[in-house]
Amino acid sequence: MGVTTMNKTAFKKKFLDLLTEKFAISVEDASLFEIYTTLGTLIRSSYAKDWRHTWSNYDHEQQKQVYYFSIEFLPGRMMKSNLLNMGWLDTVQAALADLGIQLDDVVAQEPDMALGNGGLGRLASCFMDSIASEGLPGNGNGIRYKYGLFKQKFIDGYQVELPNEWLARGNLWEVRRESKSVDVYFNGYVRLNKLDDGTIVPVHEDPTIVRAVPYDTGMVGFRNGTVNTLRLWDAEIPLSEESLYRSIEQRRAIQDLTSVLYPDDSNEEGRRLRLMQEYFFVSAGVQSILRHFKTKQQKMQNLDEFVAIHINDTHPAMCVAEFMRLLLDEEKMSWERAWNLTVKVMSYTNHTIMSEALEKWSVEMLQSMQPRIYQIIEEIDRRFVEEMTGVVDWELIQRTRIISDGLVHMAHLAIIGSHSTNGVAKLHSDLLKTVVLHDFYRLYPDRFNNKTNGIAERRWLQLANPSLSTVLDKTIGQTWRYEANDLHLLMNYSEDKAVHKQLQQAKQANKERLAAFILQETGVRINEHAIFDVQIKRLHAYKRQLLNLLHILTLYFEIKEEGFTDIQPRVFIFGAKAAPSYHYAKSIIKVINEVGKMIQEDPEVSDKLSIVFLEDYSVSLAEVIIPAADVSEQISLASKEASGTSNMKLMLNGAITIATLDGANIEIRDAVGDENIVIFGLTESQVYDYYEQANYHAYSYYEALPKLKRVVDSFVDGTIANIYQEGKEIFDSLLTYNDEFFVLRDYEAYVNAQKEIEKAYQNQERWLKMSLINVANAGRFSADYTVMKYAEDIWQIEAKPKSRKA
Ligand code: 26Y
Repeated sequence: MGVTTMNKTAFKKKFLDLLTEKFAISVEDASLFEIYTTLGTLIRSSYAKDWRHTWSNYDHEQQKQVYYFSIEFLPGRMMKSNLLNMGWLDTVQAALADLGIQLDDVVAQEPDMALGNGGLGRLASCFMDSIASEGLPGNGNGIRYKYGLFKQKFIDGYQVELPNEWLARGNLWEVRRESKSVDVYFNGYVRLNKLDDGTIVPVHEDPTIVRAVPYDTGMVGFRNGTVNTLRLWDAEIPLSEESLYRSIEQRRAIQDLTSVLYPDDSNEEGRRLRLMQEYFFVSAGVQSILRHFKTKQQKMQNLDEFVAIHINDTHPAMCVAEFMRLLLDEEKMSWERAWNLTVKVMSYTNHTIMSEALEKWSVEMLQSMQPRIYQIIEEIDRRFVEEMTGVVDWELIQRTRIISDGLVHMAHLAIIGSHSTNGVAKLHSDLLKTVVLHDFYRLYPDRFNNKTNGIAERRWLQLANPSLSTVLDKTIGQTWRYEANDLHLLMNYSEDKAVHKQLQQAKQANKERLAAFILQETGVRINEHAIFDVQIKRLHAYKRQLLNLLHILTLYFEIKEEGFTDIQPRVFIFGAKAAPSYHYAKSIIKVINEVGKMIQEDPEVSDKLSIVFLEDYSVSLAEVIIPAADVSEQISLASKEASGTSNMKLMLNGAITIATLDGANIEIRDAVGDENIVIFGLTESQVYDYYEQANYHAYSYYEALPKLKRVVDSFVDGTIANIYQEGKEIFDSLLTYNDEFFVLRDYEAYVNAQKEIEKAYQNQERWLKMSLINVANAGRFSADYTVMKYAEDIWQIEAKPKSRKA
């Protein structure tokens, strides 16, 4: 792209001209926000041509494209990533510095785009970056929520949720495309009109019509001229129906549709609104794909050679039925032909084995909201049962059919209606085959496959960790910046003391940066030479932040009551949001905060231990925490974390992982070897053995281990102030309700593993080598490779040869 040739002088001139044009102001008088707006406008207009070319080339070359449907996208900030990918970063940084401006102050003006809760949404955004960077024809399709994921505050140690008005000052990156709007129908009823020739024409009577307006954002590839599209839909009142929606309530109901992101990653809440959101972006997206396809006058008959639709978790599973609806009702295709195309076009990723997250909708709700879609699902179900009858046993059919017990099983719809179902790490994909979706595996063994998750390594290393990046450039050259596996070259320096020293200095610089941030945000001064021990992820019982807390309390009592003094100082850093309705998770936040306070106020321990629970965990916050981490906490109960991706980000930044054999932790162990990771706890098969034999007795661990008893009792015996109800709730979850996630069972192994971490850290020579080996082997988790595997195995799409300007 022309932009890569931009030099400092030319940039300065353009920038200053645009600043004058937009704000009639000099750079000395401009506010940071004016500077941000000017720079953003310049960036966008500079990739606009490439954006247009990318589009038209795909059409012109009749390339097959994938559309990644996801109810969450979590890109974070985009300015720096765009600069990096355009090849502008260094030039702009230097040019602004000449003008007395720090780029980092400018980029901080951008609000995080947080249209996601956690791993699923962040994965979608890492994929968008990698798809563009690999030059693959792929687009995102989702919802433009007016409010992003709630802003988290702690008041008296409790999580409080505030609205996140990310659009308040506008959004530089999006383009509203009024002309591409489509109508989405809800409610009403369907009359089947029989024509004279016997054909049946369904007519949707008395519908509520919502206008879906797309906002497109360019997804800039890494120095390859590719700019793909993330299309997010907003709900509006249709112009022609203005008069019908007169009352404030009716208008509000429509606007509410895209108002808030469902702030919950497991529990049930606002179910009806969520179902509406799902159909809304599914229908708008599928309609716009087919409409575009038709304008290019391609034949519907071989749609599958041009279009792939990816269903990211069950939320967009109605793609299957909506695609059928359009082919049947609009294109008048036969059922058989339409079904054949649908299965070839669709593919599905499962992201969780937690049964409460596998969506099921009541027949009444779906039928009343989507009468035609329900009819089609009913017919898919009927034909499925018919096809399987006599082939497999009746019970199996009952367990796998889409509609049963008054519920519509969305995962069943996604599996039956697609050609590929994948899990997100080896273990997870195996568990899908053997346990969670075993019945389906028996029916469709060839549809099941694994695609281990990956991360956008450019963001998580090049952007987030310039100190380490510089060391890498000096040591192994720059090819790792676009070929992540070249990080492996670092293995040649695994014993090199000089390189170790540089890695140590880079880590220290990042720790100081984080410490300064913590001081500024919380007023707490932490020991910059302590071990930085990090657990960052959604607050969930299965992720076991509680186990981490039990270990912290163990250290606390060892110092307070057993006189241990010889302990390596540690700062425990947490970042986590709890779903607003997830009471138990919120209690854990409260208790961690109170323990943090207790430690901080106690001079006997505060120089050895501290807890920093940072408010409002986000992509941007992660970018400051991760480079500074020494220890990566990946301690979910084995079998519960589908993959995890913070484990990959932390490893890439040289943190040592303490982990259970869960999700992608297993593949991290395989990559670095047993000596360079600390593994503990029950394995997945041991967990399943407990389930089978129903012989876990949490109480016996509490009784047998005095240290554990002391810690658990502290939740209810007044040791920790201000936690009356919360302490009791946690205590009961462990003992009265028999500890669903085996926290007490894994406690001793975890405490020992933590001792091993401490010992390894105290031998800095060993530690630095471990850290180096982690960085060197993190390349395989680049999402660049992951999306290439999706492209080859699932989507059957291809990149045109790259013109990367390295
Ligand atoms: C339907 C509703 C209850 C629901 C809402 C959000 C269900 C699930 C979710 C989100 C799930 C999610 O974020 N899963 C995570 O996906 C990551 C990317 O694959 C994995 O790394 C991570 O282990 C998994 O928990």
